[in-house]
Amino acid sequence: MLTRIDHIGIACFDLDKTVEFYRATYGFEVFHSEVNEEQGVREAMLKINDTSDGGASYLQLLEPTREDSTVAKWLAKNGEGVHHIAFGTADVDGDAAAIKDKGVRVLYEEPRRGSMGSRITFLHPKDCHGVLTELVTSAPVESPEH
Ligand code: MC0
Repeated sequence: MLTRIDHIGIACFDLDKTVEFYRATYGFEVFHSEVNEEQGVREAMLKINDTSDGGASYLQLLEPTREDSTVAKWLAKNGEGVHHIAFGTADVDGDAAAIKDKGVRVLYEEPRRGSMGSRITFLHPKDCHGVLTELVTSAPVESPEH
């Protein structure tokens, strides 16, 4: 069951400048940052709120690390902006299978590694009214940096 907005993914050209915009404008601080080589992104997670299912909701700022990454391709076509939305679930495998049965293309055979040790998969945007949609099962929440 999908129980929360896990994160909204925002593609940007310069992660450090974008992090500074969100800090200076809204007061949001970086909760976690990492490079995901498989996905070709450097990312910063800004925690917005905890949720009643024991999880949390984040903004995920994404800068491509290589020109052939999906985010680089998307930025070249669209410029900066909202790249995807991610729903949180305790059971990414079960929810992905159930959604696949409804005729929506699930992009990965098996969930892959996402932010903060989560397990993730994606649904094709063309089957989701133009929205690239991610399903996330979080690893246990870690302590904030700094
Ligand atoms: C592509 N399209 C999108 C889109 N990306 N539509 C809405 N939102 C997006 N983000 C549209 C294109 O405009 C195009 O439409 C059609 O989908 C095919 O796209 P394409 O540019 O030709 O590219 P493909 O087919 O090679 O790849 C699209 C696909 C890919 C969605 C399969 O981007 C993908 O596998 N994405 C999932 C992985 C990902 O995005 N990772 C980065 C975040 P037209 O009408 O022009 O045909 S990693 C992440 O977020 C992790 C770290 C985490 O959360 O923990």
